Amino acid sequence: MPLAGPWPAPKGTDGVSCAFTGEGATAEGDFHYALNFSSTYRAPAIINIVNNQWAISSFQGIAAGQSKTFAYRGLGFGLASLRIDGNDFLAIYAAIQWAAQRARLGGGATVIEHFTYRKEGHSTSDDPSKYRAKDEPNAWPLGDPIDRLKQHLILIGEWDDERHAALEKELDAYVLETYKKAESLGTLTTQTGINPATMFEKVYEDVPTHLRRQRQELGV
Ligand SMILES: Cc1ncc(C[n+]2csc(CCOP(=O)(O)OP(=O)(O)O)c2C)c(N)n1
Repeated sequence: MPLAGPWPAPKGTDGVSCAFTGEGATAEGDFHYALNFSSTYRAPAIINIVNNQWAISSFQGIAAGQSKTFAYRGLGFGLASLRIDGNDFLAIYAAIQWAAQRARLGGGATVIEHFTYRKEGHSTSDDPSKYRAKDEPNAWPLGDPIDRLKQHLILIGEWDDERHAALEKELDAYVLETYKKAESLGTLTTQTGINPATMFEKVYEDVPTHLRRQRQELGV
């Protein structure tokens, strides 16, 4: 049964949009437009904020401003808002399932803040030792999400080290194979063979004027 409310459940579909953003990007206006839209139209959406505590070199406290948490931001728009242990696979699974079911029943959007930590650099060209204490990553108490899930599954008798090692090997090979396939399509330093016109296609039914102009300028 759909929840009672001024808005009906989404018609003819049980699809739910699931979007992810970093905590740093929540300081951009677009994030607030999304919350406003979701609240006003009771959108069947799950707005996930991955709070890994560092937006490149900016600590989370900067983007948070005067907000107590990032989940807190959803409350101002009347949205259900949760803050969960982002390194706990089962907590994430349960929260997303709950939010999806709620959205399908017409309850609207849910904001979920996943509290986690980025141990490594933002990218391969980033050096975190330039802006945070060198031993900070070692002080993170909530562990590694894959290792935690592995330990849990071993404890309940559903998994073992041998199967884990085999799966890791299989996934490493899959990633390498996919990487090579992607590289074969072209890189920044090689010809891609992909028609640049394709970046203007299959996004808008009616292409906005500024994009039509850009396409003209590119001559494709
Ligand atoms: C409007 C804009 N400003 C700055 C940047 C440069 N930039 C790229 S990633 C990034 C940090 C994003 O941090 P966060 O949103 O927390 O996501 P994370 O990468 O930590 O997952 C910044 C500032 C950008 N891409 N766009």
